[in-house]
Amino acid sequence: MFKKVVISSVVAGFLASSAFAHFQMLYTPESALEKPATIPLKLVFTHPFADEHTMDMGLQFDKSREGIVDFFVLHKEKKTELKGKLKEMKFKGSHNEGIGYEMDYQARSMGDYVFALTPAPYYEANEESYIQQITKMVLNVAGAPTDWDAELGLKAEIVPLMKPYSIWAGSTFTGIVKSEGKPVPFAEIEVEYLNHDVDIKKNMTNKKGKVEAPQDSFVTLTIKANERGEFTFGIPRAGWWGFAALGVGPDKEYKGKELSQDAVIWIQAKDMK
Ligand SMILES: [Cu+2]
Repeated sequence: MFKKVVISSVVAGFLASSAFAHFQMLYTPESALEKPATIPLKLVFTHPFADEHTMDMGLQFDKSREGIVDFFVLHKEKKTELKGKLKEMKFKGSHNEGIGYEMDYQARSMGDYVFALTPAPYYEANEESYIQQITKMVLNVAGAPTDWDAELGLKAEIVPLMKPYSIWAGSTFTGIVKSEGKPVPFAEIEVEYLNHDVDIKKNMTNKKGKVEAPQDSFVTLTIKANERGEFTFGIPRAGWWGFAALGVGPDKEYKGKELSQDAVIWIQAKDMK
Protein backbone atom coordinates (compact mmCIF):
# COMPACT_ATOMS: atom_id res chain seq x y z
CA MET A 1 0.00 0.00 0.00
CA PHE A 2 2.74 2.42 1.01
CA LYS A 3 4.65 1.62 -2.15
CA LYS A 4 1.60 2.22 -4.30
CA VAL A 5 0.97 5.67 -2.84
CA VAL A 6 4.62 6.66 -3.26
CA ILE A 7 4.59 5.61 -6.90
CA SER A 8 1.39 7.42 -7.71
CA SER A 9 2.57 10.70 -6.22
CA VAL A 10 5.91 10.44 -8.00
CA VAL A 11 4.13 9.83 -11.29
CA ALA A 12 1.80 12.72 -10.57
CA GLY A 13 4.77 14.95 -9.85
CA PHE A 14 6.35 14.16 -13.19
CA LEU A 15 3.34 14.10 -15.44
CA ALA A 16 0.97 16.64 -14.02
CA SER A 17 1.21 18.41 -10.71
CA SER A 18 -2.45 19.13 -11.31
CA ALA A 19 -3.39 15.56 -10.51
CA PHE A 20 -3.98 16.86 -6.99
CA ALA A 21 -5.59 20.17 -6.28
CA HIS A 22 -3.68 23.41 -5.97
CA PHE A 23 -4.53 25.29 -2.81
CA GLN A 24 -3.59 28.79 -1.82
CA MET A 25 -2.78 28.54 1.87
CA LEU A 26 -3.25 31.36 4.33
CA TYR A 27 -1.84 29.60 7.33
CA THR A 28 -1.47 30.30 11.00
CA PRO A 29 -1.18 27.54 13.60
CA GLU A 30 -4.18 28.53 15.73
CA SER A 31 -7.41 30.24 14.63
CA ALA A 32 -9.16 30.36 18.04
CA LEU A 33 -6.95 32.39 20.37
CA GLU A 34 -7.50 32.77 24.12
CA LYS A 35 -6.24 36.35 24.21
CA PRO A 36 -4.71 39.04 21.98
CA ALA A 37 -1.46 37.84 20.41
CA THR A 38 0.99 38.33 17.57
CA ILE A 39 0.44 35.56 15.07
CA PRO A 40 2.49 34.35 12.12
CA LEU A 41 0.82 34.31 8.70
CA LYS A 42 2.23 32.13 5.93
CA LEU A 43 1.06 32.50 2.34
CA VAL A 44 2.01 29.37 0.42
CA PHE A 45 0.69 27.90 -2.84
CA THR A 46 0.80 24.14 -2.49
CA HIS A 47 -1.02 20.82 -2.58
CA PRO A 48 -1.80 20.43 1.14
CA PHE A 49 -2.64 16.73 1.30
CA ALA A 50 0.02 15.16 -0.92
CA ASP A 51 2.56 17.98 -0.44
CA GLU A 52 4.38 16.77 -3.54
CA HIS A 53 4.74 20.18 -5.16
CA THR A 54 5.12 23.70 -3.78
CA MET A 55 4.62 26.46 -6.32
CA ASP A 56 6.10 29.94 -6.74
CA MET A 57 3.25 32.35 -6.05
CA GLY A 58 2.51 34.66 -8.97
CA LEU A 59 4.55 32.70 -11.52
CA GLN A 60 3.78 33.88 -15.05
CA PHE A 61 3.90 32.20 -18.46
CA ASP A 62 7.22 33.93 -19.22
CA LYS A 63 8.67 32.69 -15.87
CA SER A 64 8.60 36.17 -14.34
CA ARG A 65 6.63 36.71 -11.14
CA GLU A 66 3.81 39.08 -10.28
CA GLY A 67 3.33 40.31 -6.72
CA ILE A 68 0.26 40.01 -4.48
CA VAL A 69 -2.80 41.87 -5.83
CA ASP A 70 -4.47 42.49 -2.47
CA PHE A 71 -4.24 41.39 1.15
CA PHE A 72 -6.31 42.85 3.95
CA VAL A 73 -7.99 42.03 7.24
CA LEU A 74 -11.46 42.98 8.44
CA HIS A 75 -11.91 43.50 12.19
CA LYS A 76 -14.98 45.08 13.78
CA GLU A 77 -16.06 46.21 10.29
CA LYS A 78 -12.79 48.06 9.74
CA LYS A 79 -10.61 47.07 6.82
CA THR A 80 -6.82 47.27 7.18
CA GLU A 81 -4.46 46.82 4.23
CA LEU A 82 -1.67 44.33 4.89
CA LYS A 83 -0.09 43.89 1.46
CA GLY A 84 2.77 46.27 2.24
CA LYS A 85 3.75 44.26 5.32
CA LEU A 86 4.32 40.97 3.50
CA LYS A 87 7.84 39.69 3.07
CA GLU A 88 8.87 37.21 0.42
CA MET A 89 10.12 33.87 1.68
CA LYS A 90 11.00 30.42 0.47
CA PHE A 91 8.83 27.62 1.72
CA LYS A 92 10.09 24.07 1.67
CA GLY A 93 7.51 21.38 0.94
CA SER A 94 8.27 17.66 1.12
CA HIS A 95 9.69 17.60 -2.41
CA ASN A 96 10.64 21.11 -3.47
CA GLU A 97 10.79 24.75 -2.49
CA GLY A 98 8.43 27.52 -3.60
CA ILE A 99 8.26 31.29 -3.17
CA GLY A 100 5.58 32.53 -0.78
CA TYR A 101 5.07 35.39 1.65
CA GLU A 102 4.92 35.85 5.39
CA MET A 103 4.25 38.44 8.09
CA ASP A 104 3.46 38.67 11.75
CA TYR A 105 0.12 40.18 12.62
CA GLN A 106 -0.89 41.71 15.93
CA ALA A 107 -4.43 40.72 16.85
CA ARG A 108 -4.82 43.36 19.55
CA SER A 109 -8.42 43.04 20.69
CA MET A 110 -11.28 40.58 21.10
CA GLY A 111 -13.39 39.50 18.15
CA ASP A 112 -13.00 38.13 14.64
CA TYR A 113 -10.30 38.88 12.10
CA VAL A 114 -11.20 37.97 8.52
CA PHE A 115 -8.11 37.80 6.31
CA ALA A 116 -8.58 38.00 2.53
CA LEU A 117 -5.85 37.37 -0.02
CA THR A 118 -6.00 37.99 -3.76
CA PRO A 119 -2.79 36.59 -5.28
CA ALA A 120 -1.68 37.26 -8.84
CA PRO A 121 -2.78 34.55 -11.28
CA TYR A 122 -0.34 31.63 -11.40
CA TYR A 123 0.54 30.00 -14.71
CA GLU A 124 0.07 26.25 -14.58
CA ALA A 125 2.06 24.87 -17.49
CA ASN A 126 0.42 21.44 -17.24
CA GLU A 127 -2.97 22.98 -17.89
CA GLU A 128 -1.74 25.83 -20.13
CA SER A 129 -3.87 28.19 -18.07
CA TYR A 130 -3.77 30.56 -15.12
CA ILE A 131 -5.19 29.93 -11.63
CA GLN A 132 -6.09 32.68 -9.17
CA GLN A 133 -7.32 31.56 -5.76
CA ILE A 134 -8.96 34.32 -3.74
CA THR A 135 -8.54 33.05 -0.20
CA LYS A 136 -10.13 33.70 3.20
CA MET A 137 -9.16 32.65 6.72
CA VAL A 138 -10.91 33.70 9.92
CA LEU A 139 -9.25 34.14 13.30
CA ASN A 140 -10.96 34.78 16.62
CA VAL A 141 -9.70 36.24 19.87
CA ALA A 142 -11.40 35.31 23.16
CA GLY A 143 -14.58 33.85 21.68
CA ALA A 144 -16.50 37.05 21.01
CA PRO A 145 -17.95 36.91 17.46
CA THR A 146 -17.83 40.06 15.32
CA ASP A 147 -17.08 39.69 11.60
CA TRP A 148 -16.81 35.97 10.81
CA ASP A 149 -19.86 35.92 8.50
CA ALA A 150 -18.97 39.16 6.67
CA GLU A 151 -19.24 39.18 2.92
CA LEU A 152 -16.17 40.98 1.67
CA GLY A 153 -17.30 41.67 -1.88
CA LEU A 154 -14.52 39.58 -3.40
CA LYS A 155 -14.87 38.54 -7.03
CA ALA A 156 -14.94 34.93 -5.92
CA GLU A 157 -15.83 34.24 -2.30
CA ILE A 158 -16.96 31.49 0.04
CA VAL A 159 -19.11 33.01 2.79
CA PRO A 160 -19.19 30.76 5.86
CA LEU A 161 -22.55 29.91 7.40
CA MET A 162 -20.73 28.46 10.43
CA LYS A 163 -17.84 30.00 12.35
CA PRO A 164 -14.74 28.63 10.62
CA TYR A 165 -12.72 28.61 13.88
CA SER A 166 -15.12 26.74 16.17
CA ILE A 167 -15.85 23.44 14.51
CA TRP A 168 -15.69 20.07 16.22
CA ALA A 169 -14.10 17.20 14.35
CA GLY A 170 -17.00 14.90 13.42
CA SER A 171 -19.40 17.80 12.89
CA THR A 172 -19.91 19.73 9.66
CA PHE A 173 -19.04 22.95 7.88
CA THR A 174 -21.50 24.87 5.71
CA GLY A 175 -20.71 27.71 3.33
CA ILE A 176 -22.12 29.48 0.31
CA VAL A 177 -20.20 30.01 -2.91
CA LYS A 178 -20.49 33.48 -4.42
CA SER A 179 -19.37 35.18 -7.61
CA GLU A 180 -19.40 38.97 -7.24
CA GLY A 181 -21.96 38.59 -4.46
CA LYS A 182 -24.27 36.19 -6.29
CA PRO A 183 -24.64 32.53 -5.26
CA VAL A 184 -23.17 30.01 -7.71
CA PRO A 185 -25.56 27.05 -8.18
CA PHE A 186 -23.88 23.62 -8.35
CA ALA A 187 -20.39 25.07 -7.98
CA GLU A 188 -17.69 22.41 -7.98
CA ILE A 189 -15.69 22.46 -4.76
CA GLU A 190 -12.44 20.69 -4.04
CA VAL A 191 -11.70 19.82 -0.42
CA GLU A 192 -8.31 18.99 1.03
CA TYR A 193 -6.90 18.26 4.44
CA LEU A 194 -3.65 19.91 5.51
CA ASN A 195 -1.95 16.59 5.95
CA HIS A 196 1.55 17.80 6.79
CA ASP A 197 2.49 19.79 9.88
CA VAL A 198 3.97 23.21 9.17
CA ASP A 199 7.17 24.30 10.90
CA ILE A 200 6.60 28.03 11.34
CA LYS A 201 10.22 28.87 12.18
CA LYS A 202 11.86 26.90 9.38
CA ASN A 203 9.14 27.55 6.78
CA MET A 204 8.85 23.91 5.88
CA THR A 205 6.49 20.97 6.16
CA ASN A 206 6.94 17.67 7.94
CA LYS A 207 7.57 15.08 5.22
CA LYS A 208 5.47 12.53 7.02
CA GLY A 209 1.76 12.96 6.38
CA LYS A 210 -0.76 12.38 9.18
CA VAL A 211 -2.99 10.10 7.10
CA GLU A 212 -2.63 8.01 3.97
CA ALA A 213 -5.14 8.14 1.16
CA PRO A 214 -6.56 4.67 0.40
CA GLN A 215 -6.78 5.72 -3.26
CA ASP A 216 -6.07 8.89 -5.26
CA SER A 217 -9.66 10.17 -5.19
CA PHE A 218 -9.27 10.64 -1.42
CA VAL A 219 -6.39 13.10 -1.81
CA THR A 220 -8.61 15.83 -3.24
CA LEU A 221 -12.25 15.29 -2.34
CA THR A 222 -14.79 16.80 -4.72
CA ILE A 223 -18.24 17.97 -3.71
CA LYS A 224 -20.84 20.22 -5.33
CA ALA A 225 -22.93 23.08 -4.05
CA ASN A 226 -26.72 22.83 -4.26
CA GLU A 227 -28.98 25.00 -6.44
CA ARG A 228 -28.54 27.91 -3.98
CA GLY A 229 -24.75 27.69 -4.03
CA GLU A 230 -24.60 26.18 -0.54
CA PHE A 231 -22.54 23.19 0.50
CA THR A 232 -22.10 21.17 3.68
CA PHE A 233 -19.14 18.96 4.36
CA GLY A 234 -18.70 16.54 7.27
CA ILE A 235 -15.33 17.13 8.96
CA PRO A 236 -13.83 13.72 9.76
CA ARG A 237 -10.68 14.87 11.50
CA ALA A 238 -9.21 17.72 13.54
CA GLY A 239 -6.92 20.15 11.76
CA TRP A 240 -7.08 22.59 8.86
CA TRP A 241 -9.40 21.91 5.92
CA GLY A 242 -9.37 23.91 2.68
CA PHE A 243 -12.34 24.39 0.33
CA ALA A 244 -11.80 25.67 -3.22
CA ALA A 245 -14.74 26.52 -5.47
CA LEU A 246 -13.33 26.25 -8.98
CA GLY A 247 -13.67 28.84 -11.72
CA VAL A 248 -16.52 30.72 -10.03
CA GLY A 249 -15.12 34.25 -10.42
CA PRO A 250 -16.13 36.52 -13.33
CA ASP A 251 -12.64 36.77 -14.86
CA LYS A 252 -12.14 33.95 -17.36
CA GLU A 253 -9.03 35.17 -19.19
CA TYR A 254 -5.65 36.56 -18.18
CA LYS A 255 -2.88 37.65 -20.55
CA GLY A 256 -4.54 35.84 -23.44
CA LYS A 257 -4.84 32.54 -21.60
CA GLU A 258 -7.66 30.80 -19.82
CA LEU A 259 -8.07 31.76 -16.15
CA SER A 260 -9.70 29.81 -13.34
CA GLN A 261 -10.67 32.34 -10.67
CA ASP A 262 -11.37 30.25 -7.58
CA ALA A 263 -12.77 31.00 -4.11
CA VAL A 264 -10.94 29.40 -1.19
CA ILE A 265 -11.68 29.27 2.53
CA TRP A 266 -9.79 27.53 5.33
CA ILE A 267 -11.40 26.19 8.48
CA GLN A 268 -9.90 24.58 11.58
CA ALA A 269 -11.57 21.69 13.42
CA LYS A 270 -10.84 20.58 17.00
CA ASP A 271 -11.12 17.20 18.69
CA MET A 272 -13.83 16.75 21.31
CA LYS A 273 -11.86 15.55 24.26
CU1 LIG B 1 0.58 22.68 -8.45
